[in-house]
Amino acid sequence: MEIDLKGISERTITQTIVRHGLRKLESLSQVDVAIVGAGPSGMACAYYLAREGVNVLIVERRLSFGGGIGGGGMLIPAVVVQKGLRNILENDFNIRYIEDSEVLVVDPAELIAKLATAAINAGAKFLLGTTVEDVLADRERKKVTGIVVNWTAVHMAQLWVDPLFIRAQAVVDATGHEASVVRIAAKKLNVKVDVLNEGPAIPELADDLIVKYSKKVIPGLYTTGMATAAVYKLPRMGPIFGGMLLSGKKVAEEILKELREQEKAAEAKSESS
Ligand code: 48F
Repeated sequence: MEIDLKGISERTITQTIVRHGLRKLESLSQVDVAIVGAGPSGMACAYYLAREGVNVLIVERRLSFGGGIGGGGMLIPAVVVQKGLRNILENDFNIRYIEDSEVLVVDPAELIAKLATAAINAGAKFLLGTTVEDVLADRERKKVTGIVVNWTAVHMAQLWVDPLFIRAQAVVDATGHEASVVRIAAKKLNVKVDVLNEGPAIPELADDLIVKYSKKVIPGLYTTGMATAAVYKLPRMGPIFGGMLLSGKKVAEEILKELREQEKAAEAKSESS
């Protein structure tokens, strides 16, 4: 059977893209949670929030997801995950692995694709090619209340084009080694959070510490993945991804708890009034 590819006018193409794209952007002007960075920790965090019905947006400055996953170890196409994450890989993300003596070996392309697929299937939205350049803040309550975004192309061209704003009840810094959202928020709110930059590699300690320290850093703002390492000068771990996935999961659980508490408080308030 021949498939007809003719007959779509240039005008239709333009109108359809603009209508749907702008509708999407309009719907994203306010979300429950804005995650900055589509690396492993950000995508895991998005999945665990979205599957609970939370309205999640991931903003990624590149045109693709995955962050540091694609580089494997020294650009060699394999990454490792601790054996304790076997159930998470299988049941949450449907990621295949090879069992080696001490670790599970995963193909980086599969890890990227399946983290993104799980997050999207759970309902998370992505904005690619978009850079977070500032945060929204309630300066009286010293709380982060959203993000300020612009096209990455605008940044690269060094154009002074004004950004747009996205309100969120919680923001997650999943920007990896830069922890740029924390740096911006601390400065803007004048709170004492020094980003100390990550420490030297100590793989046997690093993952546990990253999970432990991934939490709220400023009201309204959480860190996950290597952004956590950068804030607290935690050791690097190399191309091992268990800590990235688990820190995303932990932060998702903390945010869920807080969102539910806020919902309950709002309900109690409306009942009493
Ligand atoms: O670097 P990245 O993968 O962060 P991660 O989730 O994982 C780290 C590991 O990949 C690896 C490692 C552990 O084995 O050491 O490096 O902590 O992903 C961070 C993503 O954030 C994007 C960036 O392009 C990358 O995809 N990003 C960074 N700054 C911004 C941003 C920004 N200002 N706005 C939007 N995206």
